[in-house]
Amino acid sequence: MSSTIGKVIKCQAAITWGPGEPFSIEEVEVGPPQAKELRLKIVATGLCGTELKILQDLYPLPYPIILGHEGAGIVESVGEGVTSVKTGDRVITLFLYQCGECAFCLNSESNLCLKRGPSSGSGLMDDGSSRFTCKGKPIHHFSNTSTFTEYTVVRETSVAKIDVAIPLEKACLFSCGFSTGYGAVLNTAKVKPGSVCAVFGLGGVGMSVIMGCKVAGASRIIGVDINKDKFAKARELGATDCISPQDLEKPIQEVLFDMTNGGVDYSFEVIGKADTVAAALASCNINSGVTVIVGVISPGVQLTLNGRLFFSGRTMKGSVFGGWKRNEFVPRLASDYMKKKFNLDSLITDTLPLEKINEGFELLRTGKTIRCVLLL
Ligand code: PAD
Ligand code: ZN
Ligand code: ZN
Repeated sequence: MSSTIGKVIKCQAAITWGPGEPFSIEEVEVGPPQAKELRLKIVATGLCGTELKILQDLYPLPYPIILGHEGAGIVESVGEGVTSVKTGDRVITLFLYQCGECAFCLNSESNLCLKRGPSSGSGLMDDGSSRFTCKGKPIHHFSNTSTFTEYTVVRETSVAKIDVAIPLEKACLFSCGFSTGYGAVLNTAKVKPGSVCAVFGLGGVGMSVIMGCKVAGASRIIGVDINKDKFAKARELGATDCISPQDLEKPIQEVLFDMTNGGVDYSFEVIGKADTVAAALASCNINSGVTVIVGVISPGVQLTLNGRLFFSGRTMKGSVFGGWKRNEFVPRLASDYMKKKFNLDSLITDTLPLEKINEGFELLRTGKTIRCVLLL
């Protein structure tokens, strides 16, 4: 590895040239890391529902771009001033910008940075340039990570060391999907033992919410999805009931209300659609029900909520990356993983090489995979 230090690396990457375009595998040049940056050899990267939304809903991003934010890899080299990691360290990527210095970053209760919030930024590094070029053109970075490439360059603050015995092809799910769902339960909702929970959307993130609810001691976990093929896995992971809204004669919120004698204690929306947000809110109990919105709602979509739902004690809140901070999530998740509190492996239903990335997203779009992991 040492022979590449300080040099431009040529490697394969999946480039998205414009909104909604399929991934194109190209040779890219990846420049060496600058101050406070590091270059990473990506070993594994999961395909997350957020990228699926970006592709389908034509998100306004700076194109061309290298997407991907659920990565795990090995540090190839570090730029000037990097102190927390070194060449050869195993790390996972962190898509949330956390400067580590502002009032929010210093507050133990918050994980969104004052400087950037959850925004993925301009697609450029802090010096205003990109480390990727392809066919002579600069290619943008995505979400502080860009993992659909054999090598990427990220800020030092965009990785977390993972020096425990978890294979990187599994640990990549700590980088987004698993941590987001699990943390939404433990950090954002703070589900109490004995609670009744409903989970709308049984993708990789929703399944991780189910695992979180189980660890929190929920007495009942109701999975809701229009794809009934997801139910077997949801039950295996801890769901006590599974319902498809399409099988019902009444709206899902009324059915949940009746089933639970007055509504659930916690509902999690893990889809990102306006109507399921409204249904999740209406499903929770009028005194202390809490709805957590994990699903990313596409830009421009407005929510329509009946104001009467708030003539109650209900709470509705958002959650990004499960409320985790860079320095705290890996030790906690690794410890729970070692104690076998959750089954990370069962989320990975497919593995593919980088060249088959379009096939992987097709599996996700058609609901045939929970998490497909690309092995680079
Ligand atoms: P996924 O595509 O694997 O899962 C979505 C699930 O929702 C699928 O099982 C669908 O069948 C189901 N679904 C779709 N429409 C409906 C409907 N009307 N009613 C019931 N079920 C439905 O995605 P994922 O699990 O990777 O991600 C789920 C969401 O979470 C998505 O919006 C993604 O952008 C968001 C997310 N948020 C964060 C965060 O930090 N807040 C992080 C990662 C992902
Ligand atoms: Zn994600
Ligand atoms: Zn900050």
